[in-house]
Amino acid sequence: MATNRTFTMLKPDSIEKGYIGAILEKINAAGFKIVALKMTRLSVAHAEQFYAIHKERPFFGELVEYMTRGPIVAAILEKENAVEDFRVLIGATNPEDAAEGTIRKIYAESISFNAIHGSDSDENAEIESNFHFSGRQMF
Ligand code: FUP
Repeated sequence: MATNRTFTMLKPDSIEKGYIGAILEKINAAGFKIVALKMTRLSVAHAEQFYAIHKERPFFGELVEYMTRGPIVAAILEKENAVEDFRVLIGATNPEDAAEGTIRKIYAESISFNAIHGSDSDENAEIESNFHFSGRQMF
């Protein structure tokens, strides 16, 4: 059964370029409620753990370097059918393939520096939310 929560991270390039406000605005406008939010910085160990599924891929080193080069903004979002709807809102991994109007189409630079993360399953949404937020949530 689909849950109504997903997890997102605004990646370091989005923060560097001053896109936090614009991206959060777009997320709200699409009907997602922000139920947890924080700006933080990933350690190399955290980034390696978060992207462990990609550790054998040739881009893994570059991915870890990118994700640790500056702060990120992590959030838990609530909406009916959250995981699927949020993947539609952010668009394809490669901004060149992303649909017009999607967050990656507008704000991402390339497949390697693609502005935002969205969980790809309900199970991962829960794992990733727990990874970034422990303890009491406000809502
Ligand atoms: P997504 O689920 O859309 O975030 O995409 P993936 O889980 O496949 O990839 C995670 C991250 O790895 C991407 F956001 C960027 C990086 N990546 C690359 O740098 N090169 C690739 O060919 C694929 C992914």
